[in-house]
Amino acid sequence: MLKNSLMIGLMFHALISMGQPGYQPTEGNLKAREEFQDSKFGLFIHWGIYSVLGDGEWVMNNKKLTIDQYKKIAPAFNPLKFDPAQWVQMAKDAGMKYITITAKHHDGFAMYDSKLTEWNVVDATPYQKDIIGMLAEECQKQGIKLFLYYSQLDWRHPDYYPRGRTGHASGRPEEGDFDKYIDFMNGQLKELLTNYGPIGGIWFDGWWDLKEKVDWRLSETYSLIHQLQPSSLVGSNHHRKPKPGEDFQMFEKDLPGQNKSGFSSGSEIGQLPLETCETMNRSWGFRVTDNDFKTSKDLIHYLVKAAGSNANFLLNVGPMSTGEIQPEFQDTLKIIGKWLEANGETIYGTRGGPYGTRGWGVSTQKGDKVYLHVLNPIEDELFLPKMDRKITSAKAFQSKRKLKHVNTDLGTIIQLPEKKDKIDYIVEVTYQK
Ligand code: FHN
Repeated sequence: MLKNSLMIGLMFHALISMGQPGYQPTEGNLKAREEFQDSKFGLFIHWGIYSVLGDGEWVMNNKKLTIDQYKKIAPAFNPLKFDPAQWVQMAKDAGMKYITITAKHHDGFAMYDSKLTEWNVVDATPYQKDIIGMLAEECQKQGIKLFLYYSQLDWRHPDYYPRGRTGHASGRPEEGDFDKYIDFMNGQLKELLTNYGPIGGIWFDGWWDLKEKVDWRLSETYSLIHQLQPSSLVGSNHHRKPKPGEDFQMFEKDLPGQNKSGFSSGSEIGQLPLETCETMNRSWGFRVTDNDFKTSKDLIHYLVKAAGSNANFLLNVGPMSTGEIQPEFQDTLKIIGKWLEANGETIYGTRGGPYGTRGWGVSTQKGDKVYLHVLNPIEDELFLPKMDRKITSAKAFQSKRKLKHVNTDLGTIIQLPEKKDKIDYIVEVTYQK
């Protein structure tokens, strides 16, 4: 008897943790995946009423605020300086090809005109404008794809029950009907995928709060998205290997296969397009005390290493409650954009190179060219292990200067100049056809 109930329990867990079994992406979805992989670099935007407090996007949970306490900040959210045209231009100038913005984070606040709750930017703030709608219109006008982050975890909705690891102080009764919450969530996703034009994808987060303790009805949610917009890419930051119905896999503060952040222990690299996301300081949402800014060199290296690992880089900003993006972020994004203007050919449209991650750096490849990115110029020569095709030429990408190379039985040695680019000395290599 016990054995049978154990089997049934295991099968239930297996079933509820699966996504959309039997999912077959459309031609359009497969094309969107290719375009996503080619685009390489995107802007992540964590923005909500929490920016009023300037203490990050987890402030409601971290300060143990009840729903009644937290809603007192909504009337102070009036981002009159929000200029979607300036934000999109800033992203494009930085060399970014898509934008992913929080439509709803864990606080449940909808940054769009949701008809399913008053807890949204139009009904609950003096700003009264549909921020997602304004950004979507601008993205369509300027030809840049818009992805929407949606938190499955919800610290406000009464039917997000059982509670997970977070959101215990919000003051909700210890009861609720989780299916009603999923109906609400699917209703909001329907609004987002119906009312705002073409959506590049949905970036789910928060599954980790309840994991397999509940039936997320993922198959229903993923099918809904793919029915409404078949080319919209589904991704979920569950830190597990991809589930059926997902179209890309994201890593947080880690390159694929790493686990420096501690988030990625279960993130086995799947076969889907990959993306890694990172902050410019240490915070996703605006935090006024966080001056721990990564340098432009750090972030360019992260972008190159991501490309070397066959992944996109989604770089985050947390705008202020005024609607402005702090100058430190804007200045760094300009420097990255300049670097990509000169070197983007070795990043955009590439896939991970054949040499993996080496002491000197990483490689990317596009067509019959391989780009060696020397990020750590420790020596004046590079050794490349022997591949199935012979190297026929090597030249400095920036100066186009030919570099001496010697093919041996074990591999190829490429002579590097003493003076090398301080950020990324790129060697362009071609092979025997
Ligand atoms: O809890 C969220 C966090 O606020 C932020 O959105 C990051 C972005 O990847 N995801 C979760 C933490 O893993």
